[in-house]
Amino acid sequence: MNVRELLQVYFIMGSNNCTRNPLHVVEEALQGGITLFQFREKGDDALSGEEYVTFAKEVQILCKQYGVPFIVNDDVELALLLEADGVHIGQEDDKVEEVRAKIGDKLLGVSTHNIEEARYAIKCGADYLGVGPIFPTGTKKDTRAVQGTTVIESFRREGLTIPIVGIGGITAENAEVVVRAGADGVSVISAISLSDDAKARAEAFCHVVKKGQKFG
Ligand code: TZP
Ligand code: MG
Repeated sequence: MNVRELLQVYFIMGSNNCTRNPLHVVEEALQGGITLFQFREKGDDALSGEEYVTFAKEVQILCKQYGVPFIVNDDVELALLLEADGVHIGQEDDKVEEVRAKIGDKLLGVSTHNIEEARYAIKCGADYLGVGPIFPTGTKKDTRAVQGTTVIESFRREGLTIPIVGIGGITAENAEVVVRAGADGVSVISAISLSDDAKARAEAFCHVVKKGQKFG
């Protein structure tokens, strides 16, 4: 699968993003057709130490069973330990060029908020860009200002062709406009992790993203 296809329905989750058994939630999301998974164990009540590594391994095994690549948020050491498929970093994390050097040809995603950050990430070898928060979100407390879809549109207008995924407050109801704005897919935490039926919710996202691409 190419990177654009992988980004279509990119589910991000940690154990504290769920109110149900996290492994059940991940498995349902996989059954529903998510195309990429990011392990993001951070914030209040996040696991640490051995529990953190064990949980990551369990999620990775599930992803393997469904043929969905497993990406690690921020933690390059964990990604290398587990031989994960990739790493996603933000502007406050390790430098893009240093992470690229450490992870070789694993997938590298970088969160960006403006054209300078985007161009720099591309120069340093990012495979895709995360852009957001598109809509208000309660999941991450320290986000930048809500951007709507304007940053995605401006990146495309500036000629950036790198795969892009939108993030922040994305639901099955508003995902289509994100793709129409020029994103290849959507990154989603709570709309899937807090759903009573994560399989059905993931299926809804798959449907909506494909629909948006037809008109993109
Ligand atoms: N980065 C920008 S917004 C966000 C992250 C990690 C949280 C997205 O979570 P949700 O629940 O899909 O709004
Ligand atoms: Mg980070």
